[in-house]
Amino acid sequence: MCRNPRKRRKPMTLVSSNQKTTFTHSVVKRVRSSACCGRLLLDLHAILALPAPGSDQPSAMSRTFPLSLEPLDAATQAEIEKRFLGCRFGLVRVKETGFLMPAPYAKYAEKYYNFKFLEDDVVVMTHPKCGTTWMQEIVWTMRSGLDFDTPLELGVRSPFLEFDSLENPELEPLAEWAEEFRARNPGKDPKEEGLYLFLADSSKSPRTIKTHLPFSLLNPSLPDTSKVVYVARNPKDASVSYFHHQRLVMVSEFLGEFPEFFDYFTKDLVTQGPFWKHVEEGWEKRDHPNVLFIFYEDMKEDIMREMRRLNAFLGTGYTDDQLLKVAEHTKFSNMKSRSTTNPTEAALKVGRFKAGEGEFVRKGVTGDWTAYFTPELEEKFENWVEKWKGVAKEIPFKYKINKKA
Ligand code: PPS
Repeated sequence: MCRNPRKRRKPMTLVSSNQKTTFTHSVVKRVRSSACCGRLLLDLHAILALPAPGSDQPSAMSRTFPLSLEPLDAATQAEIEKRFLGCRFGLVRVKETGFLMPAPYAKYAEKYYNFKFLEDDVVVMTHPKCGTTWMQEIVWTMRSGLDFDTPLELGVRSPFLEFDSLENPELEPLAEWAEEFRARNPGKDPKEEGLYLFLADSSKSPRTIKTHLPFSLLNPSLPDTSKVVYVARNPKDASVSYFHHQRLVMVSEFLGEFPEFFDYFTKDLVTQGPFWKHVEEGWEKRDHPNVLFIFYEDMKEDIMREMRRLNAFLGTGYTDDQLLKVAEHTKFSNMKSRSTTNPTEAALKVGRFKAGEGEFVRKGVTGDWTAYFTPELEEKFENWVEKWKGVAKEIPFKYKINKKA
């Protein structure tokens, strides 16, 4: 829906191997913003490789994106954008798997699919709100030789692969990063090519990359090339956490209360889901030697046990004393108090977060859902589980734990 017809942009074309779809998206006005989060700018040179490792990608070996993208039907889109104000730029669904993404994803889908992962990359993959940030901080710290002091924001140390797809398309890219991009890619436009994609691509090895994209939207060779840490969280706590997040971030700006959110969530109308499909794809790969499947609840229950698993998986060879230091550095209260891992203040300043909606690093517990799930929502939950019964009944999620980390 275009609110201002005079500013209607040319139709966006979604191309897939077997179909071509055209739709329009609204762009109300361009907003100049020189910074996403002030701290992010800290010494970009220090983390970028020269030359960029994948600067030649996509290569002659590039694969055509094999799936089809469809815009949401007009009625559903209109309904959603009334309740999720940030979704006004449109949403696209992967026809074959149901994954729902903001419309800009269409521009990058093939690039993500062809992203060249390197042998020493570690990919932290999750459905949103399942422990990504915690795991990113742990993995980065372990792979940096226990660097507890470098004051780089997490998104710089372990870039968010598909963030270009999630950004508000009205916003100008971060000026300093765009400058760096142009210096390295003369004649190319960072908004077209993807600034965050560039950051992920150009970061120095060994790279730790964050993604909420499921396996099916990434290069099929990923687990054979690089290590993947997949973190899963029980869907009740994940949905409560996602509810708060969707109210907080301006790219969603959800206006309702939890019951309404849960309705959208279970109808697969919240971006980066469906939850069960995402987890299923991770679960299916759990026995792959390059995939470590970890539950958030297990980390909460016994962080040292899970740290040891990670230590073995990453081959980092730390002693228990060293792992204890990582656990301390990455525990909830410490991550909440560091602006590098909890960028709430900076994001509020630049209008990316909405005031009065809490913090990015919020509560960090298992069982918060008990304060939200009424008998009606329990019933809705059970019906939803029934619908996804194969995967939903197989994965042994914990909804409460015995001991806090
Ligand atoms: S995101 O935005 O999708 O990347 O969010 P993600 O990091 O996956 O998940 C956010 C939830 O994780 C909690 N969190 C933590 N829990 C325990 N320990 C630590 N160190 C930690 N850091 C972040 C965060 O508070 C979110 O959960 P909720 O339930 O909302 O508090």
